[in-house]
Amino acid sequence: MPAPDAPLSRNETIKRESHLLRGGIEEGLSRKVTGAIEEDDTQLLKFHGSYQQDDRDLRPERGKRKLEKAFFFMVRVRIPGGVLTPAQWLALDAIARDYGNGTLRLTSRQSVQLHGVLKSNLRTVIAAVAAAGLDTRATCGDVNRTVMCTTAPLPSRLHAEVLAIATAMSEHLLPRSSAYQELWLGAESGTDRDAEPIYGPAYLPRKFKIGVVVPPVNDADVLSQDLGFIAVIRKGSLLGFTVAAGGGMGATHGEPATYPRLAEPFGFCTPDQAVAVAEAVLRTQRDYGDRADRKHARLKYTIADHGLEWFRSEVESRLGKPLAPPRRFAFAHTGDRFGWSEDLSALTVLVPSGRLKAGDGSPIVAIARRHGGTFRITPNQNLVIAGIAPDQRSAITALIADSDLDPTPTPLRGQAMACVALPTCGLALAESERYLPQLTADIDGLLARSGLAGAEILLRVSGCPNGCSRPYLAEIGLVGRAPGRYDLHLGGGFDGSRLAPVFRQNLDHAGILETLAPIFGDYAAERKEGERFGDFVLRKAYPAAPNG
Ligand code: SRM
Ligand code: SF4
Repeated sequence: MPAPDAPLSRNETIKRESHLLRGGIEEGLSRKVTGAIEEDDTQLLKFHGSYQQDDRDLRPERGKRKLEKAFFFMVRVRIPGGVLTPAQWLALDAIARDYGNGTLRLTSRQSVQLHGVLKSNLRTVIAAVAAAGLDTRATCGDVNRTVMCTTAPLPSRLHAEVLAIATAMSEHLLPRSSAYQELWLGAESGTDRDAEPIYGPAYLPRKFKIGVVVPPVNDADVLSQDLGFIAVIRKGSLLGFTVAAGGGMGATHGEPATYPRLAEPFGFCTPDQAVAVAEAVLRTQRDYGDRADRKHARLKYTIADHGLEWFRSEVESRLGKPLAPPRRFAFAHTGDRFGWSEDLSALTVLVPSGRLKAGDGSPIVAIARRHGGTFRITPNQNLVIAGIAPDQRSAITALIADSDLDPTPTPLRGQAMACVALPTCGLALAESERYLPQLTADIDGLLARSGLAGAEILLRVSGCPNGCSRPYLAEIGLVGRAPGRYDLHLGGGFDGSRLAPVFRQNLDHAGILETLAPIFGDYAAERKEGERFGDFVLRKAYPAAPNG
């Protein structure tokens, strides 16, 4: 619980003095002597969808030559539920090719990130995103982020219904300041929309995330969200949502007061109440979240400090009515189901760590030029090509077969996820995206040698304890500690319903394989019919030796 007289964090002052997210961004963009902007303004820039970064691979060499870091900006696009039209895909691809580092990065929140944008091109890029009917608003910063939504090929009516609710939440909870239009889209200053009726001038104490899932699919890892909506379906119709709150992954090594946490179900709402419930939860967090210590400022800590009963009554008082009790739910998996959907209208492909080369060689560009349906980015950084016309099936199959996109990955590879980490992430302690290919190949080899070829195990890697790939929910989770060193977490649920405790700390690649080998041996010999790896590890109660 924060001390009542604790001083506000620096970010609180930056936000309050920013004139609703303007700060000195305008001046910073026009300063030509540096590729960077002022430190305080980097905090505000996040609300507009961009992070200042630098190429960490180049730091030693540039340092030796006394050069400024190789600054550039990452731009994150807001794509509620991850759905893009082919025209939007082509537009983002062209931006990545012309102004980014030549790649598109599909993210673990169903968005697209463009890396490597120079300061001088930032305005052009954000305007081009807007011209494609998209925006970058609130993809970062102390606001509600991109709302996630199940992508699995559901019956299209049901998908459209839940996606519409996720999109409505994303729109309703956007900041209303006209700073975005002024800074990036050339609008006149001081329009009458310039106020923040939901957030107020200090916005939220910290980021806020919402996810919507349709059981038994839990692809959006709904219990990792600040606020999760779990659809209740009866006879194919949407009755409403069980609502859960207080999830989150982020932690800091050596600081036990920070921890990953699962969201707890606290109510049920009908579809037409969902947006109002989301606003009531957000307002509760706005009013009670910790504004002194940013490491304790997520909703998960507010609920842990005050209790779920208190939280529910605060939400109900803002909503103006009581919530019905939560309904029961059960999940089957968090991962994607690859290949063609039963009705052959959708094809799900693995995109290695969500990274796609932009330009004419891209298979998705070729598909976008002929596809009349949509693309759905999954919460596992993969892609569903949805709404495929029968006469396009064979052409799309051929284009995918000719690429490194894989509709039939090994079950381990298909479930695996890594965060971006080096070289662009300023917080990375270890490799992640660039480590995943070797890791999955070696673990697949180990599985084969243990008589477990083709075993489906949920593996996730993050380059630091912030947990952007949600590793604490995996059956095998690796969390970066130092270059080449990871903490190994074991025993999460395949369905995203259980956290994996730390099993060993500070292992190198060989140590990871040596630790897993005997456990795989036991699993091959002793698992019960259908028993998942995470459940097996839990049943065996292997003694954890975190510092070993
Ligand atoms: Fe994340 C910060 C990348 C999903 C928890 N995350 C970052 C930054 C922006 C680093 C920074 O602050 O300077 C990373 C940029 C790397 C780069 O070079 O692109 C970054 N996060 C990502 C992405 C791209 C990972 C990926 O490989 O897909 C995901 C972008 C999602 C999106 O489209 O919006 C991404 N981040 C997540 C998730 C997963 C989720 O939301 O479902 C989490 C865990 C859930 C949670 O929030 O608790 C997550 N990211 C964090 C945190 C820890 C927050 C905390 O409560 O402690 C940070 C650090 C921070 O906020 O201070 C962070
Ligand atoms: Fe960067 Fe850490 Fe997130 Fe990976 S988990 S992208 S290293 S902040």
